[in-house]
Amino acid sequence: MMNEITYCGFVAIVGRPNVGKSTLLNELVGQQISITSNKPQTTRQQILGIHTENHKQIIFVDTPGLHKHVPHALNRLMNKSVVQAVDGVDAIIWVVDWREWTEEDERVLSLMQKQTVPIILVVNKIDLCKNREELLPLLQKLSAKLNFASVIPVSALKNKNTQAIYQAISPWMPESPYYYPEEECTNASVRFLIAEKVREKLTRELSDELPYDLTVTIEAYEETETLIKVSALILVERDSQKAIVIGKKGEILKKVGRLARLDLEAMLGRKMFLSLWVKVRSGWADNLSELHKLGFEES
Ligand SMILES: Nc1nc2c(ncn2[C@@H]2O[C@H](COP(=O)(O)OP(=O)(O)OP(=O)(O)O)[C@@H](O)[C@H]2O)c(=O)[nH]1
Ligand SMILES: [Mg+2]
Repeated sequence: MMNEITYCGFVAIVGRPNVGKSTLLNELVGQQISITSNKPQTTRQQILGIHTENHKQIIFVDTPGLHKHVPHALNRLMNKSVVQAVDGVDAIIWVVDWREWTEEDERVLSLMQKQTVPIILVVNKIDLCKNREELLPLLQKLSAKLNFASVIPVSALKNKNTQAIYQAISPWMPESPYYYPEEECTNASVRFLIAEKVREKLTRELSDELPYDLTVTIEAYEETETLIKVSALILVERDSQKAIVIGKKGEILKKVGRLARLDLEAMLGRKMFLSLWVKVRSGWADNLSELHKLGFEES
């Protein structure tokens, strides 16, 4: 192994909210690293998914969806992190949903037009497409505006054609030692993965508006070889939201805790005690020092 040539590079996955970036990252890495939901703005921070095979390490950077409405400091940090993520990578995967082109896609297009690295256009959700000809208008429109290294229709959810993405990226990976140990699949800490999994289950359980107003942070964490004992705090903006998150007789919180625990036990291969608490802390999403304390980084 010592003298073998290795390749290693970074690939940013970008696109507007809800097109399936995180679903694709998980599919490419084969692990549920990045949380997903049918609500926009699920991903809030960059997260790496690492795939090492045949002397090649590809480091995918999942990013928040680039969005237009930026009411809070948190939203500005999210958009900024997208712009930062594409800086210095070796290739970019731009994910679009073939069914809908929006103003937010237009913003991503402007960002893409400024890039010099190869861009691979991934047209996602083709499982919802009866006839491939339906994709043509979008492909023609985009090909006229940008030179793509490849254009790949996929279904990230149904794992259709995602292997073609590896073939498209591989030639762009520079000769380099690996940045991460071969067996690692993410840079995220166990604490981060736990907090995110709880937020995923909350986002999926709660009605449309609530997820934007909550965040999850790990309060206490203890581990042994067989057990992880963790207590997670859910922060909401208002008292009324606290009641909704807890649910009648605590039923929502119980369900969220159980679903998160089952996923995490499978992912981490250990038993888990997970206790959830809810607190009102108004203005967390607008307060930069609060955001830093909660782990949202400036760069
Ligand atoms: N039918 C179908 N649904 C998909 C596909 N890929 C993703 N989805 C769904 O689209 C929704 C959004 O997926 P995410 O992976 O969370 O999207 P995202 O781009 O990461 O969204 P943000 O993090 O909010 O920017 C989820 O409900 C997914 O299950 C696909 O190939 N087909
Ligand atoms: Mg996402």
